[in-house]
Amino acid sequence: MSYVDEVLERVIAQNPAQPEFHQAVKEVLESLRVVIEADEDKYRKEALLERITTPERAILFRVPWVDDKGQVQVNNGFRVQFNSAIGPYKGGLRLHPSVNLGIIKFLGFEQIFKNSLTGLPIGGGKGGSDFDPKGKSDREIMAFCQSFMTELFKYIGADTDVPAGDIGVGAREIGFLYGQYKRITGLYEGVLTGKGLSYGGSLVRTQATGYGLVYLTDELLKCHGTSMEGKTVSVSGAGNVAIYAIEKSQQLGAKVVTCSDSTGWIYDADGIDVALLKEVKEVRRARLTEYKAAKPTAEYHEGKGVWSVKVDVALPCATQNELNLDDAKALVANGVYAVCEGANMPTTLEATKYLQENGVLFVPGKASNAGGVATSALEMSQNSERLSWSAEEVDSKLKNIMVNIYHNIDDASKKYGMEGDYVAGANIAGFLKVVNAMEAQGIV
Ligand code: NDP
Ligand code: 2IT
Repeated sequence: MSYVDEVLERVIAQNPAQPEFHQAVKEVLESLRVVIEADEDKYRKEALLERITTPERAILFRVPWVDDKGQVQVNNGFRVQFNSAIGPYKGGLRLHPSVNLGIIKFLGFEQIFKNSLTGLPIGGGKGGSDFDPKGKSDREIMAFCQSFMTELFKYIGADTDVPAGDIGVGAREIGFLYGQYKRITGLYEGVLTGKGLSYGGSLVRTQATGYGLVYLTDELLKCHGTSMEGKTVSVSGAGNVAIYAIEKSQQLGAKVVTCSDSTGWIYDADGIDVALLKEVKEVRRARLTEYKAAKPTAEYHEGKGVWSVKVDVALPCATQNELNLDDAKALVANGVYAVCEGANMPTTLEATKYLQENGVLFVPGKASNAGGVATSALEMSQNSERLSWSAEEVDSKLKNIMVNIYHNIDDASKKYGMEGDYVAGANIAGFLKVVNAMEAQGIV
């Protein structure tokens, strides 16, 4: 059996009931076949694939907190420190009831390659909890965040592990987490990114994932003789990534006609009103039914449906496995030209294959959503030098990073004989840098 297949079997056997982690590993290892098979004995002897698919450390902890009725609640807390070959562990914290160890491992594994692609010195990690922030008061959110950090602080630090936001974690949560870290350790340091501007945050970090996604998509289109200008676009999600993907698409002259949340979706033929969407989601923390209430000409539909709309470009920005084979078929039937992932692994393996086989330009999240973590690394640099850069400076660095990522994955796809396969390009380019550092650092 080939070394890649041996390790795939081993990962599945050793990590039972973690389907998202299996999926992420399978996608990466399938892409790496060509690299591994060129020097299989060496990689097998070094157990490189076993090492890269095994977290350096996984921390599981209890998070007790008291709700507004005086009832004690208990959640599971996680931090997976996956790979520190090229820098301190870096990756977000997710608060969502679906969070379990397998989800955090898939996200941490993806983060290794994504962080490598940014070209910045950051290793891969991820954390979170099955705590559900929906419907909680600010006091309950603070109680949870303080309890979570009271355990997590032992394992993180500005030079060891630097968490940030992800689903359910934005500026409010980062503020509470930072306050508790500082209170316990006495350290005013860049231990978290996505901080508020008054206490060490970076300009443009809030916008960075969505903006970066659209910068990369625009470069992809330009290299294929077109651009975002005049395109019709569908976006899923209505959170941090979705909102700023919509905003930047509109700035570049595209028309975004959809967004969604976990209960329903909006079709707005006039183009999404991004100021209204921000008011509904960032200020009121409400459902998309309120968008419809404020803009009656828009359509609101319960459930899933964004991918049934005819568009040129689709940007999935909600969550994993939200774009399945049927959705891919609908997009292709409607003539979609490009699909670029804003979320982490939003497209199933079957859907990805179908899109690629039908000539759709497809960029995986580990390349196209890397602008968020890249700007987090810029926030770390600013914190280290105790300076803050202007919005123009951060935005221009972000744009350069995204353009470079596109060319890097495009070059890798060509070099390994798979031109236009950006999944392979991203996985190979991300892997080679990490593996080079792992080999240089010995058996650790
Ligand atoms: P937010 O919490 O701000 O928004 C998430 C959005 O996705 C919400 O509209 C939410 O709807 C929807 N959503 C979440 N889970 C589900 C689900 N199970 N089913 C349907 N809809 C769902 O998160 P972000 O925008 O930060 O993250 C979105 C994606 O982007 C995630 O995959 C994340 O890992 C990825 N990402 C985020 C980065 C960042 O910097 N924030 C960087 C790179 C990737 P509802 O409110 O109803 O739950
Ligand atoms: O998935 C991701 O890249 C993030 N949630 C952002 C991580 C970070 O450290 O900014």
